[in-house]
Amino acid sequence: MVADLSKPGQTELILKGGRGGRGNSHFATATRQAPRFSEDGEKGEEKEIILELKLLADVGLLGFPNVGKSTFLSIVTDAKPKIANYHFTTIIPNLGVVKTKDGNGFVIADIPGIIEGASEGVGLGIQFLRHVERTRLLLHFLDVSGQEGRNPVEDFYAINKELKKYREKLSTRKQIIVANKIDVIQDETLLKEVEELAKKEGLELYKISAATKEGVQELIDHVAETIKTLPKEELIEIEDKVVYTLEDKKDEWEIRKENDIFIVSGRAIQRLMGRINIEDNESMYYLQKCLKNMGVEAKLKEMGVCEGDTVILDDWELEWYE
Ligand SMILES: Nc1nc2c(ncn2[C@@H]2O[C@H](COP(=O)(O)OP(=O)(O)OP(=O)(O)O)[C@@H](O)[C@H]2O)c(=O)[nH]1
Ligand SMILES: [Mg+2]
Repeated sequence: MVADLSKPGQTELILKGGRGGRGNSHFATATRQAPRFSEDGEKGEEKEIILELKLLADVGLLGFPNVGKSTFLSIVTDAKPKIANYHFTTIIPNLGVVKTKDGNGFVIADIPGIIEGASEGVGLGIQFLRHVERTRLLLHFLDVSGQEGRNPVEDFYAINKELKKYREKLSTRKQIIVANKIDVIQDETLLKEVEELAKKEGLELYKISAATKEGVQELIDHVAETIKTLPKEELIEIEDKVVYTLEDKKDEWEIRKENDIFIVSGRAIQRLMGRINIEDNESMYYLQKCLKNMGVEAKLKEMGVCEGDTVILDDWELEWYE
């Protein structure tokens, strides 16, 4: 990752432009009042960059497919996500705004369900987790109805494992457990197990039914209060961040000899050649002067360069003459 753009107006330098060339007036002397050469600007850097959009939400909905995340979003916000009784109904994230009594709304992000092995690409993978990376709070939805024959406690741990694999920082984000579908509980054991899980993990537990709206208002009020106390998620730390300055490696150059050809390379030569106009005599005199001042000429001679030898300066192949 090279940069994280998350603040309005934030700018980051990720590609260095070339230094501008000096105009011909710069090279004017008493005897050469209107020089016909000037420096070209240097080449700028090129790089292929992948831009990744991350949604900004306060609260993220997390859970296995079909646990009722989208149903919840649809009843607490004006969002109209697709809801259906099959896995992976949601294939792209949905956002909704909850309007609270005090007027301070908050944004909820509903993302596709996560399943075991998601970090290895199972199901829809974990790519959507990036959209909850900036949330302050995760509502971890568990289906306690037993309708699907799965164990919500196992689901809880499976998803947390995937979170950790995705990014350590996300796995430590505050979570509230939401036991959903309490309207269709067939047997209380699953709910009991989830209660124990919450106690063991020290997490708050809310029991709701997104279908009958039982417990939903209490949960929303609690979330509204909780996020006020949580800090906004700060920038993702960027490892190995490159800080560019224009002065780096300014004077570096080296010469190597390959099959009687002298190859002069390095940042200093690249920059020099970028400023030379090969077609222009005066510019070529200037090049010679620079090679002399930089010590390149002396080094070439020391390495045995003779009249007629081929010398490569950056991308230019020239014939050496005294
Ligand atoms: N009985 C009952 N059914 C519910 C409840 N919440 C959701 N459902 C049903 O569960 C099914 C799945 O709901 P969704 O909201 O699409 O689930 P989801 O978690 O968004 O699922 P994915 O998008 O596939 O990850 C739908 O048929 C809903 O009507 C609930 O509290 N009680
Ligand atoms: Mg959904």
